[in-house]
Amino acid sequence: MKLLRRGVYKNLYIIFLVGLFLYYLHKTRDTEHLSTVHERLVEKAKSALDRVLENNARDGEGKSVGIIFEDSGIVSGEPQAQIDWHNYTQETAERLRQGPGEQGKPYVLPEGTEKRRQELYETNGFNALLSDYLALDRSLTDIRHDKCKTRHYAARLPTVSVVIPFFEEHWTTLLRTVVSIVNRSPSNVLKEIILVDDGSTMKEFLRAPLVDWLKEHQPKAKVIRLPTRVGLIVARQEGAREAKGDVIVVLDSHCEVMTNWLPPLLDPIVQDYRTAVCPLIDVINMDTFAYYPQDNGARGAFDWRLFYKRLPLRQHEVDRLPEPFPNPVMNGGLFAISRKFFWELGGYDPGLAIWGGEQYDLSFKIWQCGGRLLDAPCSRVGHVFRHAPKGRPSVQGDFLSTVSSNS
Ligand SMILES: [Mn+2]
Repeated sequence: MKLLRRGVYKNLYIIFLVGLFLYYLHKTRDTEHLSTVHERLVEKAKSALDRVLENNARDGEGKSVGIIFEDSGIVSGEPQAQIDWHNYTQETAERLRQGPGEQGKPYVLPEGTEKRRQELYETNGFNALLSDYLALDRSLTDIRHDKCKTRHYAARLPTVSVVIPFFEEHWTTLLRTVVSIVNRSPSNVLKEIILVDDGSTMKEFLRAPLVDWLKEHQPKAKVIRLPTRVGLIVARQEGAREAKGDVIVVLDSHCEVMTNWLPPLLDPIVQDYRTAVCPLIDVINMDTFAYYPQDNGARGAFDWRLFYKRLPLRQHEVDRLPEPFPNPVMNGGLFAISRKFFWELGGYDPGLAIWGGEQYDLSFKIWQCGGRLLDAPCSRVGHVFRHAPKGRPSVQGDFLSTVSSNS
């Protein structure tokens, strides 16, 4: 018995020793494995950093300068005189205007409109009837940073094609987008506005009446039709394919641009064609059409579900406002990019459906392919952040995700 017990103890002892050895083996292998992974990661980070540094040095090496913008003949990075691009005649005329929604003020619909208001609200996801009461060329109070009012930009700016995809957009919001662009852009810079109809079928006014109206009132704007709905991103890309201007500016179909919005977007692109620039996005209230800022600028980021987030600016960026600041991820809906660089990046991934995700696709490519993405706070564009229209899943409604979950 005693012998047997000793045998068991002995076995247990051996089992314990073997176990300890195995544990030791496992542990060292694991650590070795971890350290290899770690080394590999460090290696990767180093080479990524090297590439970033190399790309950032490109200006000094002149890799990005000397490129000729095809349409205007302007040379990227060439020293230029700086001028004041403000249109003071337009600004003075706007300051004197009074009426519904003028100066970007909120408006309230008259009595007896409730039923119609409700109908249009449901089909559009915002107070579309109220939009019909406001002038297409309504005035906006200048809410830019004070320093924007005295800023000068390159005297020769590249030409611009504005690309606006739309799907079942409301008549007056679509037209106001076009009118505000034409009225508040230098006419020799604005080459064309390309409205891309992404297969709308429900609204008669988006067909021949739209084309006729544009022909008569806004000949710079044209409509291209996509036979079936392809989604916002492919529609945008189709518009970009049609663009003849040096710079593609992408906007949404329910926007109003603020005074002198274009030169701050274009100036950084003139300096280096491998640049994309975003305006500061203001809010056009979906119920009252009041125009107000959401903030004075923020950096784009995302969480692990790839939901867009806005992070506060860093102190040195705040101190330098309204100087443009680098942005990791664009909001997605509103930006300017040189046509040449956009196609060098291969445009958007054609597999992107409807909306959402495209801001990551393009932003990552911009930063990884030697470009830069800036936000220019002196360029402001208002956007109707709306609910998803009735009958459309929220993901299909729209794409700008900033103020709240609705867009
Ligand atoms: Mn929108």
